[in-house]
Amino acid sequence: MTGDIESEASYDRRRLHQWRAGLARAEGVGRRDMLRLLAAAGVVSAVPVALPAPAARAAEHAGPTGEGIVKPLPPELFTVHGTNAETRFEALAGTGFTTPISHFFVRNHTTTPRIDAAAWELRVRGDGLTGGARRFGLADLKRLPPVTRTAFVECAGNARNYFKTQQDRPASGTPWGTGAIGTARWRGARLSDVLRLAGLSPRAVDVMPRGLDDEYVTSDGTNYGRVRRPLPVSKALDDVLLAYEMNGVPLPPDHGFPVRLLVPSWVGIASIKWLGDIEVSTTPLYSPWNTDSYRLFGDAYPPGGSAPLTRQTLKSAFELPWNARLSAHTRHRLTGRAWSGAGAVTRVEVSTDGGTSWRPARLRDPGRPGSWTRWSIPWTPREPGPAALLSRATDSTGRTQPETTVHNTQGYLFDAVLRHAVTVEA
Ligand SMILES: Nc1nc2c(c(=O)[nH]1)N[C@H]1C(S)=C(S)[C@@H](COP(=O)(O)O)O[C@H]1N2
Ligand SMILES: [Mo]
Repeated sequence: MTGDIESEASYDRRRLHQWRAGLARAEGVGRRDMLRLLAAAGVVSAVPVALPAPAARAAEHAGPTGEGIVKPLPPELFTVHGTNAETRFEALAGTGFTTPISHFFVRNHTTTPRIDAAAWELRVRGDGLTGGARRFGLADLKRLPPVTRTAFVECAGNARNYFKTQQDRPASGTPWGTGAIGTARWRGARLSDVLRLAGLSPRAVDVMPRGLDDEYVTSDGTNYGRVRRPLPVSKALDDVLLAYEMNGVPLPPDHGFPVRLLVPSWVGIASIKWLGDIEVSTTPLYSPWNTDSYRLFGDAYPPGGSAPLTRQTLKSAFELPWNARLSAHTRHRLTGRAWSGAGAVTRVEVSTDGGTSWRPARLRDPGRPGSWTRWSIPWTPREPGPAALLSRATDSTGRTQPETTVHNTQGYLFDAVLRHAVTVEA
């Protein structure tokens, strides 16, 4: 893991040098962000050390209605946070391996656009193509060899609220519990096929997919433009899909109709919905989504933040409501799910005594990278009263969920063991 982070940091530094030499463009990246980036690279010594933390996002504190989401959001399935809807983790208990569309979380910066598939086109453009810009209709994408892949999409801020409730140090952003994740069977064309057809230059380094939803304006009035985040060509050519189906049906409006990117194992923001165009560039690209957000900022991190986030972290959760009531002297079957962006889940342990002793849970699915594993364990509580249930996952890199997560101001990548409060009733 450490090796990864280091190589990403040096990659980032190399890009900054390219930017300073006029080789990279930073459309939509403010001066403050560039100063922060330059400070991170150690190239500007006169920059004030204490740059203000990025402002909280307007949409994350918007009205309580789930406004702009098309599908129904029944309260037994979702908790609404502004323009976003979180899946109640306990509502996954009755579902199978894949998350039904009716239950799948929605994270919208603005509102779900309604797009006419017949008129839709994906434009691929930029100096990283050997010829000119190319356009692909939906039928063109469907003529390419289809690939089906079961994978989760998880918001980088999933479980953010536990920085506050469990570590007493809140973070800015949507106060997600553990339900900003869903797993679906995605079907689509390979991004690599489309890039090659478009004439990918060997000199291309980055691609920037961009959504067709409205421009994103923060609470302080800054217009960030359309949602977009660069991907290195290495990832773009690896396992990224241009998905047009989700669980066997055309993508629903809220999840990116007609085409979204699926970037397996990476932070959800990489999987751009309502894809409209992709810029392919021979110089590194920046957007506010890889400079201002989706890096780790805070005491433990350099002033310019960490390298841009890539893979998700390791988590596990019980499919139980918070403060669930369970009767004593009854054998309960506790169920949950565990997942990692770094590899397959190989072990889940459960403690019903606050972390003193641990028992292995039974894994119900073969661990597969990029998707989750269901698990279960029986429990017969004896003592009536409050109790804490803990689950602790280990992945194929050998990493186990820690007791606490190092704080970052925007609350990304929470991975600590959760203390799930329940009440045992006599
Ligand atoms: N165009 C566009 N793409 C987007 C977003 C968005 O607001 N606009 N949100 C991103 C974020 S932050 C996440 S976590 C995922 C959520 O995907 P879902 O809404 O299908 O669950 O979509 C990503 N892609
Ligand atoms: Mo997200």
